[in-house]
Amino acid sequence: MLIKKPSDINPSEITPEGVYRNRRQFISDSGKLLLGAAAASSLPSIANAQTGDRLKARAPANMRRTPPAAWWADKFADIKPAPDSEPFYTGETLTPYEDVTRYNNFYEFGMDKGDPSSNSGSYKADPWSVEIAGEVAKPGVYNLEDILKPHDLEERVYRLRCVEAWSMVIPWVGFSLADLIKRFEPTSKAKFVEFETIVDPETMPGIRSRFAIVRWPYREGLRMDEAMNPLTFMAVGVYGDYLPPQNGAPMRLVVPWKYGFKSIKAIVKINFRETMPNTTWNDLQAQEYGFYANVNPAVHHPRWRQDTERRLPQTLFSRSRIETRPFNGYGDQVASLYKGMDLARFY
Ligand SMILES: Nc1nc2c(c(=O)[nH]1)N[C@H]1C(S)=C(S)[C@@H](COP(=O)(O)O)O[C@H]1N2
Ligand SMILES: [Mo]
Repeated sequence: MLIKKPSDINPSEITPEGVYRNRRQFISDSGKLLLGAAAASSLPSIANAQTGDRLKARAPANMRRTPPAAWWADKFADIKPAPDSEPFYTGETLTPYEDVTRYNNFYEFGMDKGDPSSNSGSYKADPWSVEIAGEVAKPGVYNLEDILKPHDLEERVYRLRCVEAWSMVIPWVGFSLADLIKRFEPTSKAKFVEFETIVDPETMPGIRSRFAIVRWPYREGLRMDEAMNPLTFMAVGVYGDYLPPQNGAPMRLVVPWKYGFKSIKAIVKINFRETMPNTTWNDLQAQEYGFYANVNPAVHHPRWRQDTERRLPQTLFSRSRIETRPFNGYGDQVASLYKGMDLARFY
């Protein structure tokens, strides 16, 4: 089934999910009547039906997406809401759903910010499979359902800081990358993890374009200890809803203390390696984009400063330029990973 842009979804497709949610709410309400509210909340299957209401943020009702496949609906009815405290939550104003899904970098669909939402109408995130390769005990090609099934979904509200000096605050849905990695049992030789994005010229016009500057597939990588850090997140949703294509459906990385280009979208391969992988932006312009790419207000991009950022949305009345923080404000969680390293050299 196609994943569609919100504008392609007609009301008749949205209704069934609305009915479905209402039915769950009804079951939950009758449960409460029978058992009393206190008893109901101790019964997971009944309490979970209400998690949609307890999330920090939901997509606008008229923009919610049809599940890519039936089994997704159950997982998404059962999302653990973000806590009220850092680091998995920030009290900063959320960037609205409309901006998160219409101001994107996803060069496979084109280089302008509006291209990914405009040009992804025929993109397919189902069926999907992910190849697990390299230094692991359990390599193989896994279908998406097998990849996702064991993981409980949770909401996390993270800052996203693009190397272009704009930023957003986004409520993601997903699970810790560490929990996924452990299942495949990396060997002692696994020092780095490499990720690859799907290459589908048929549905990705940026790949067909003769102006494309990227050598496909888009690739990214992390050191193993970065990949295993509890902040590192595999997102399958945003604003309580399935990821739209432009945000990297069906699953994409989110590494909140690094520049946005590390947060690779639409992942089809995860490769465990002994050596540092090549990465897309580092390959293109090594002087400008490093492998580490930690958000760092003290190390400027050769062509622009990095000590402030434009927080989206920007309006005529609020320019919203704020100071950029070391590690994007996640230093307490990750600074120790780089102890003794010269971060001006390893940018
Ligand atoms: N495959 C792929 N992943 C990608 C990109 C891309 O062009 N292709 N752009 C990156 C950049 S530069 C940023 S800032 C983030 C943007 O994520 P968002 O559009 O969900 O906010 O995605 C990253 N992941
Ligand atoms: Mo970016």
